[in-house]
Amino acid sequence: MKKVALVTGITGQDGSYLAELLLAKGYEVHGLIRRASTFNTTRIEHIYQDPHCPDTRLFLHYGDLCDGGRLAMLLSKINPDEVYNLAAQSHVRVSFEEPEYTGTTTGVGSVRLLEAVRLAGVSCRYYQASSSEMFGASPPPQNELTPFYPRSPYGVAKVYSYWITRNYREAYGMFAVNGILFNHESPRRGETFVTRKIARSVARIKAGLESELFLGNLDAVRDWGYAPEYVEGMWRMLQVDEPDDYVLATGQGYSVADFAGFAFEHAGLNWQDYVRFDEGYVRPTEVDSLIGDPTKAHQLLDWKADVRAPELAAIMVDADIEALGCSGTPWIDKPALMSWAS
Ligand code: NAP
Ligand code: F7E
Repeated sequence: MKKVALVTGITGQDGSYLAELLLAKGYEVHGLIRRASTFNTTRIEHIYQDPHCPDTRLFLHYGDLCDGGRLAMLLSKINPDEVYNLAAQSHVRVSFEEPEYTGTTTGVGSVRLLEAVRLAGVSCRYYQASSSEMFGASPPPQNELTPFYPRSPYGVAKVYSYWITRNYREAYGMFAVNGILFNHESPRRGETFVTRKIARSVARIKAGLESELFLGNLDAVRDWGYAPEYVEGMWRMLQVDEPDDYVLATGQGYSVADFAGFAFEHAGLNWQDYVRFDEGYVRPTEVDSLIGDPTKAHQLLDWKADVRAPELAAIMVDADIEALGCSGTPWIDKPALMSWAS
């Protein structure tokens, strides 16, 4: 029988790849989207269909993680088999500027959704988008047993979501899991995250539209993987017999300077000729080094990351060069029919 999934954050990087994956697996997919004064559906336009077509399997619903009543109503109406909670204020630097908003969305938003599942009496499997940022100052390699030491309001909010997910699993017997994902990127990455900022700037410098790239801390080390591979891991976490928490990572760390080097070199440029330091991008507290140990996911989910940072940088630079050329978004391959299920 056709499975039904609800994805929050469907308009984001991961939500768009996950929606593609679930549709390819035959799911009926429902996505929560926020009302905005401009379109925020660019990443999913290419998979959206006319909701009146008989074979439509993607439905969008207005809602917000700050609106618990609406979430409960949607849960009752959709009655999903699987819920993926990907929605969040996901930018670490921004969380220092908006700590309270980040707390109510990225933290308390998760309990609103879990409570909506519980109150609606829906029997479903629940995925929580937890983050390596929860490890913060705990030294690498980090795995499922590493103590949390968050270093930003975002990291603190994600720790709350992690524990409330475990609490609902233990208190109410819910099939609720945490995917503790290390950084994962793609051509769909938001333009203010460092990898996309670098890739986009390389394309613009190559095209003669820019001559400098301003960055903050170049020494921070991250374990960068490729987002399409990570959404496959999310799905696998909900297909096993018992609910559990898993780290997804490549196991390899590179500095921001390394990533800049890979990206500029791919375009035939020397990064040191273009990258400048801007203190404005330095965070009040930094996470120096995140390198994940994905052994558990490999052993129990048969999941592993294949794409590493040098190849990822090349994928992202190529996509941004192509996007500049066609002045659009390279992943959109067919026209969109925009309308909403409710
Ligand atoms: P993203 O591109 O920033 O997408 C965030 C999504 O959340 C967007 O669809 C956004 O909607 C939605 N959203 C934000 N606030 C909301 C609210 N109050 N109510 C409903 N929806 C809201 O993030 P991503 O990179 O895809 O990451 C997906 C999830 O994984 C996030 O929870 C993130 O914190 C977590 N995570 C990401 C990484 C990573 O490296 N990418 C690693 C670990 C964990 P709009 O489009 O309307 O803004
Ligand atoms: O920063 C440094 C910055 O913003 C990476 C989110 O998806 O992954 C992401 O969080 C590093 C940091 O990602 C700039 O200081 C230097 O050390 O790309 P980022 P993030 O903070 O690691 C985790 C796992 C998540 O869960 C989050 O949702 O790069 N850096 N110069 C810079 N960062 C930015 N953004 N911009 C700069 O100019």
